[in-house]
Formats: sequence, C-alpha cells, structure tokens
Amino acid sequence: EKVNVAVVGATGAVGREMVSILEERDFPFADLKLLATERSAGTIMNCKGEEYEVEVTTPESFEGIDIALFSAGSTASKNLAPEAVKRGAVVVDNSSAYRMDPEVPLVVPEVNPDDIFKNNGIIANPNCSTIQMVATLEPIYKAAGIKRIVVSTYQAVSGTGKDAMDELEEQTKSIANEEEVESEVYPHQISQNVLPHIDVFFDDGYTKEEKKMVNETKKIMGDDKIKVTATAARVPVSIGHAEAVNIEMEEELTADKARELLAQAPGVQVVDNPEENEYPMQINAEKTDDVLVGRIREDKTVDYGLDLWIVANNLRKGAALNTIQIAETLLQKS
Ligand code: A2P
Ligand code: 11C
Repeated sequence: EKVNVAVVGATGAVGREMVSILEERDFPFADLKLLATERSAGTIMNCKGEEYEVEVTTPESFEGIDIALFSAGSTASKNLAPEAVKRGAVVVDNSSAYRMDPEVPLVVPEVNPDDIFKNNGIIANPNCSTIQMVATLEPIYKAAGIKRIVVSTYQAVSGTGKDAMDELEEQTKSIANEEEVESEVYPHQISQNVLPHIDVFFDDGYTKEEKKMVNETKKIMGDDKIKVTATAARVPVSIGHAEAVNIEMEEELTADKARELLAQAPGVQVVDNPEENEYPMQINAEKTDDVLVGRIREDKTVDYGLDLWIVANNLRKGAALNTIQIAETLLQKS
C-alpha cells in the first residue's frame, strides 16, 4: 500500500539526504510533497525520476499526508507537527522539540523498534551523536550490561546545517588565499580549529548537545541507571561524527567477544585492524549507511571496561536514514 509523504525542510542538509534515501530505498510513496520556507519555494528537486517543486509549509500542506518527515529545526516542529497530526499524519521528527516528551517515543530501530507503535502521532528521531553510540552499544549492553559511559565527540559541521558547511569551505579558501577569515555561524573560526562547544551552555558547564547524549541514551536504552558523561566538540570536517567511547560494564566482555557481537549487529560494521592502519574514519563513513566501530580494546583501569571508536555519517544514520527506517517500520506493521 502506498502512502502520501511530506518532507519538511527538504532543501536543508538533512532534508536533501531524506529525498535521496526515499529514492535509494524505493520508499513506497504515492505522492511526495517537498516543503520549506519562502526562501526556497519554487526550487525543483528530483526523486525517483520525477520533478517536485518545493512549496512553503503551511498547516494546510498536510491535508492528505500520511507520513510527515520533519527536519526544519525545533521551532518549525513545535509549530507545524501538531498541524500535521491534526490532519491525520504520523510525524517522524528529527528536531529536539519532542524527544524528551514522555508521550513521544524516541527511537533507534536497532535498539527499541517496538516503541514506534506507542506513538500518539509523533515519533522523535534522536540526536545524531546519540544514534551512532546507542546502535553500537546495544549488543554490548544486552550481553554484559553497562554501568557508565564516558564519551568525547568529534562532530562534523553539517550537524549545524548547510550554512556551516559553506562557512568551513569559505574559511578554508580564505586561509589558503591569505585573506581575512569571517565567522558567522560559529563564535570562532572553525577551519584549522576545534571548538569544545556544540549548542548552548547550561549553568552546570555542560552544553545542550552533551545533555542530549546523556538524556536520550537513557530513554532509548530504557535504563535510567546508566551513568553518562559527555564532551562534545566541533571539528573542521564536513560530514561524519566520530566518538571516543569508554564504557564500564556489569560483567566481563573481552575485546574479542565484543568484536564478534558487533560483527553480527544490524547496521554496524567492525573496522578494526590496526596492524593495517584500518580503523573507522569520517572519509569512509561518508560513503556508507553503517555505523563503523573499531579501536576496540579492554580498559583495565576498571573491573570490566572497554574503549571503542565509533564513526557514522551524521546526515544519514545520524538523521535522514534513521528517520526513514522508523517510517519503514511503521509501514511494515500497519
Ligand atoms: P529554506 O531552504 O527555505 O530555508 P539546514 O538545517 O541545512 O539549515 O536546513 C533547514 C531546512 O529547514 C531548510 O530546508 C529550511 O528551508 C527549512 N526550514 C527552516 N525553517 C522552516 C520553517 N519554519 N518551516 C518549514 N521549513 C523550514
Ligand atoms: C550537531 N548534533 O552536530 C547536532 C545536530 O538535536 O537534532 C543535530 C541537532 C539535533 O550540531
């Protein structure tokens, strides 16, 4: 059975990936509506051999829509997702607007697919840095339990959006040409630099991005007791987030056993051959939908510890792909 699909934020960094993935996965839509603001209304985009004209998003845009994929920021989701639900659509929302709402499931299909069906019209897609971490840790959690996670991230500028991707490129050109560097998206130059700062700071010194990793991990894994602490940094990379993850487990799990479990985990690919200089890198993650994991080793400073290096394409598994996998799961059971 075919459904009518809307993509809100279709012209953005994530929205464009959504449109490509709908085509690549031959998503069974009858009608497709590409929505954004007046800034890009009239833009022509292609999907499955057809041309679509981008329209301004209004509440009426959702008449007749069955599934609305949102990636236009929190404000747009807060204002427009209820309008879509009111008109009978199920919303899969990639913003942070509803993630921690107890009425809204927060889903990574490899971890908690059943939560999809507990929705009241809105299903939230987690933050990119959370998705790749929990997709990888789930098989380890099932096998040995996890007490504590310490994560440091190295996140691409595309997490901020297309303006930040342009800024990195412009700054890199300016530096090469020995011209003045201009920063508008970030408070400091990002080319040739690393910013230990993603999203806003709270009074306790953590950033919102770091808190998302803490709170979303507990909700998706369904375990409030897991302790999580995070440091999130922005690196001058266009696409792909990397994470150094240290975990303390309830029981022993050797690095070899972890590699074996992860090799069988859906959506995860082990790239762990240091002798051949093989480990996950952003330049490889950009081209795959899998989450890449490597540098798996035992941390002997605690009873049962592991260190891992996890990399994924933040626009695909971290955003557009996970959103569409949620929509596909919805369709399979309805
Ligand atoms: P537009 O192209 O018209 O500005 P990014 O995250 O890469 O910056 O992209 C944001 C996406 O969300 C763009 O497609 C942008 O459209 C869209 N967008 C921003 N605000 C709204 C809104 N209020 N309603 C619908 N789409 C929006
Ligand atoms: C970043 N993680 O890399 C952010 C982007 O909550 O959906 C995604 C923000 C969000 O900047």
